Amino acid sequence: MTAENQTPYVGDFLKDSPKNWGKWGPDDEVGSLNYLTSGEILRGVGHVETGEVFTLQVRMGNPDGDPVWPGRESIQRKNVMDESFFERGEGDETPGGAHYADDVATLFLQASTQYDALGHVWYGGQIWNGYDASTTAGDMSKASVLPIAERGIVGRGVLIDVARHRGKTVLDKGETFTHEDLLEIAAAQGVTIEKHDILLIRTGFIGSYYGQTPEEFYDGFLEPGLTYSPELVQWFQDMEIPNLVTDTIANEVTFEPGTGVTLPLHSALMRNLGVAFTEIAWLDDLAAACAADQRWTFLYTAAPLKVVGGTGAPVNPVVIR
Ligand code: UVW
Repeated sequence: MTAENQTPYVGDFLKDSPKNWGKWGPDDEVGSLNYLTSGEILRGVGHVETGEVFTLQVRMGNPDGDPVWPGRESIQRKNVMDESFFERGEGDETPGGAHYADDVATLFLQASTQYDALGHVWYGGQIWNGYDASTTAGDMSKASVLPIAERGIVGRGVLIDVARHRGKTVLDKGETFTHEDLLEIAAAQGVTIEKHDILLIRTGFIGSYYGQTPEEFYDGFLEPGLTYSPELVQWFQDMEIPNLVTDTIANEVTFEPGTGVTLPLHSALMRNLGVAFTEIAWLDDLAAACAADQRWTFLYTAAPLKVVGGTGAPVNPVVIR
């Protein structure tokens, strides 16, 4: 327990939770993405029927702000060269006379649609694969986002639309669902979640950001999402799910309702099983297309930016259906 609030220590809470450490060797940094073999990639290609393309990144740098985890900030981007510089005589004229625009940005690498590095969250002094947590100091020398970026992610994606199934545009704050719910919704959608599927889950939460003020969105911040149970973790393990993609900021309910533990699936799935997390995905357009023709599977492709030592990196996943 932590003294002040009786919330159990996550390491005690997850003491019997399964781990895949060592499964892909002592130097592994991409975890369950190893399940995405060339055979799995071809299985994904087999789910392209109409050639429609969907990009799953939210826009970065909306004038009204971007949906981010509280405490992070939207990208700060500004031009350092454009026509106004030339009009003021501050442009660097080049032979031939063409003008150009340039810009510079400061960003939280996790403040847009993003892949988390497998070492992004840990407890007990060890990150994914058992690497020492001191490897995160300064930059991540182990299990950073770079190996995920260099590998790329391609496979069969399946979308489970929890919000649509529950007849809502967006789930309520703190509303939860389990793997049993996912299976029930998949059956209702007429689709089967198969082993090694890239699992996309829609709650409507990111879409809801754009229909309200940031103050309303962040008021009593409590995301809806998957909630921890030993059975759910075992289901991910048995299904060998390589990648969890959701339209929420953190891929799971913010606090485990029974104990108040913050984001325990980050530890149970990412740290222990090596499941890659893709967060803040834009799923509304893809979901509308899937619902229209009742095809919920597709080819999912993604590659986050190759940030050396990064704890995560922005990504614009591309789905082809
Ligand atoms: C936190 O690190 C709190 O969340 P995320 O994984 O969404 O970046």
